[in-house]
Amino acid sequence: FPELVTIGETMVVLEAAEEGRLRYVPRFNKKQGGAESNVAIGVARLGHTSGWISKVGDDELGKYIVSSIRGEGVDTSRVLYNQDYPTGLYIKERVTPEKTQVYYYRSNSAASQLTKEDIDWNYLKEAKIIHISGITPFLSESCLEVTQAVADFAKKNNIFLSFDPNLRFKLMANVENAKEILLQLAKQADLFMPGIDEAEYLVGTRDYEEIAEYFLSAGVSKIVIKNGEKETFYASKNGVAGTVPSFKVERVVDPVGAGDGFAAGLLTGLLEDKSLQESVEIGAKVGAMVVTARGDIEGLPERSELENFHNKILDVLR
Ligand code: KDG
Repeated sequence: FPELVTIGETMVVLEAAEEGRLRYVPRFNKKQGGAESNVAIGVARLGHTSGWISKVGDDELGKYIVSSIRGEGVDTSRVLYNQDYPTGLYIKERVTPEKTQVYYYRSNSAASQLTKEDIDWNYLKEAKIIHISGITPFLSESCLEVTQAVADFAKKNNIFLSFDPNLRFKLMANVENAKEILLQLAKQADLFMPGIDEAEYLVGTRDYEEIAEYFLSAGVSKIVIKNGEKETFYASKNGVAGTVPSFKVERVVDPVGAGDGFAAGLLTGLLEDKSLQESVEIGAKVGAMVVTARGDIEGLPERSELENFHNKILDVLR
């Protein structure tokens, strides 16, 4: 059984092969991407076992996603195929070198049909860490149920629950109580890792201490607030708190996937019983490495690359 299990939708990514408006872009590179599977791949690349649970269409793109993720060393044995709904898709437009725009073709995707009955709870029970995101609850009613059931299950069985809010406003647009749904999941988590903008959306302040206090007093044991290129703040219920500066990279090529890389690094540290500070440092390194490569997962480091990273960076933002 894998040490870390994630649940969520992965889509085929059609990434524009060149910059400019999509209507003038003739070629695309086919890839796959999904916040949760990106985390599973990142953890596997750093030498731990991970599994990813989802549903894909019983179609060529679904088979491509599964074989690609399996090829990255992630256990896909609990992924289901749906006969009636297609695999989701998203298109990445390279607006300018610095700006990426994403278009979803995912409503009524196979993954949106995931139900509680699809989950192998015995498999989940063996995990040391369960990682979920705030994307899944807004894919469909049944996906909301799955996410809440997984969070309840983790609590009940004393499994470490990691939650990245991963706010996707396009998905949340039609859900009235989106904020409440996210807050409830966040409060159930052992580790909650919002970006600073996400934290502000949820609790209405950008003050690290106030945000931390809000979640720690609600029962969260570790909170990590990512502040982009600047730093990451962390605090835990046993009183440890601090900030880790972000690593400066020569050139940001593609920011998508940085948060997933960060989560993969952080969770790897926790799997190895490293301190919260050390784990956040690993997360910050992995996040920085991800943005230097095009694509969600291409920049995720192997262990040796992670270890050599500090030799290569120019300096550290402080
Ligand atoms: O974190 C990267 C993801 O945003 C991307 O791969 C697609 O999972 C995705 C989503 O729902 O936006």
